[in-house]
Amino acid sequence: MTVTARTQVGIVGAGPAGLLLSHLLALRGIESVVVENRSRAYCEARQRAGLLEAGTVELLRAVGLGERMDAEGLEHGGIYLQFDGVRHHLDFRDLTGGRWVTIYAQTEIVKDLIRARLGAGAQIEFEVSDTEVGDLDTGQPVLRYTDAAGERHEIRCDAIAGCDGFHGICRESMPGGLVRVAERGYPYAWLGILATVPPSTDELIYSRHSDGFALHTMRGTQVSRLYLQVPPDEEIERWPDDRIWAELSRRLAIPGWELRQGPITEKAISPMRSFVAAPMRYGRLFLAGDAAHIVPPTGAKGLNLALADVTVLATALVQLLTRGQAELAEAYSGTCLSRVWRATHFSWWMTSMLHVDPDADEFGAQLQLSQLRYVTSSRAAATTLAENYTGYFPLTWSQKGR
Ligand code: RFL
Ligand code: PHB
Repeated sequence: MTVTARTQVGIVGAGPAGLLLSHLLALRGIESVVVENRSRAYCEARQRAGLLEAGTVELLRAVGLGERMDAEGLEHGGIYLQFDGVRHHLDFRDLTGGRWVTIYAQTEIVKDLIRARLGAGAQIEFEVSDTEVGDLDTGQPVLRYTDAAGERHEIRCDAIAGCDGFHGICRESMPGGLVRVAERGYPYAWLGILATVPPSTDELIYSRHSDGFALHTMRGTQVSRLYLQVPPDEEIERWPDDRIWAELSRRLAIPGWELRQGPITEKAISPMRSFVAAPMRYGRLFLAGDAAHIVPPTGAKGLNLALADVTVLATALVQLLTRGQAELAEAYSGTCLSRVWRATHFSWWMTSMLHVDPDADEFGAQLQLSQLRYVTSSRAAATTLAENYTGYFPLTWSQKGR
């Protein structure tokens, strides 16, 4: 037997995009149901992003989600770019007239959001299976799923948000032939670790070394997060802890500086990909976040884009569902894709400049080094990096209905 129900917005996925959308809609009096195929504990522990643009931080504060972020987040006014064994500092505040970024882990944002939503009495169904969406070209699309106890549900909605990440089902539910995909693969992956040791740097270090890229980032003052470029098909078993530390120490080395080492609590390899699917809407189905686009992590944009999409979407849904006006819903895909393509270019550019392409020749390597020297010596070039890194497009969320 199928249990039937109704809500205004059915949301597939309890990642940052789906959860923030549910929160923003609730602030405007719109009811939603979130369905998620993983457990709450899994969603809260999944290690991913760490860097927030200033606009993302200001949005989270404005919607009542800033308390722990303000207490535990680390504000950074720049980054280090390292190549040829020399570390250069880019001062974002100076270059951009005061802009900055914040280190606050995606795991913590997800925890804050789940607590806020459940505290407000919202319905989040964890551990669902066989999620399906249908009747997308009607005014009453349907969301179907099987709950953790094995019972089948069907929810009639006014709109459905596909916030189900790159491997979700919503993008695939759009009619074949409608969605155009633009993508790039990269001939490398990232091996990421989490280590219980205070960071050896005050700001992030992006290092291009002739043996491959390395990044030193952090999770607060007591935990370090580091990444290494590895071959795309690399196996994690080939990287015992002492090999990881030796490689990180070599790729991040400069005279007079040492990388502090500590117990590694987590290690994983992630592929690198650029992917943009357009349009991001079909009828009453709206895609947001990784469901519609993926960027390589070198530009630290994925989470920021996901949260920006749902901010645009929440405003569009308020207008559509409370006033019957469709202008913002119709503009949704185009509005998001301008930001997405800027971030896609920036992430591709940072990635190509900093990684060692195993197929590149001397010409390619010299172009990279010339670009790095340019970015660290020309104020104009440094400003281009800084304004993209800190967030080029403003994020607008009006507390009152428009
Ligand atoms: P998510 O986080 O993938 O959430 C999607 C959710 O949907 C669920 N789901 C389903 N639920 C129900 N039914 C189905 N059929 C479902 N299929 C899937 C999934 O279980 C999941 O819970 O997508 P969302 O919300 O769009 O968020 C996107 C971000 O997670 C992602 O863009 C970032 O993590 C990318 N990223 C970074 N972004 C930044 O802005 N700054 C960074 O510093 C940064 N670093 C990173 C990153 C991503 C990384 N990896 C692992 C890809 C570093 C790394 C290593
Ligand atoms: C992170 O903190 O995990 C992080 C920061 C910056 C990046 C990628 C990942 O470019």
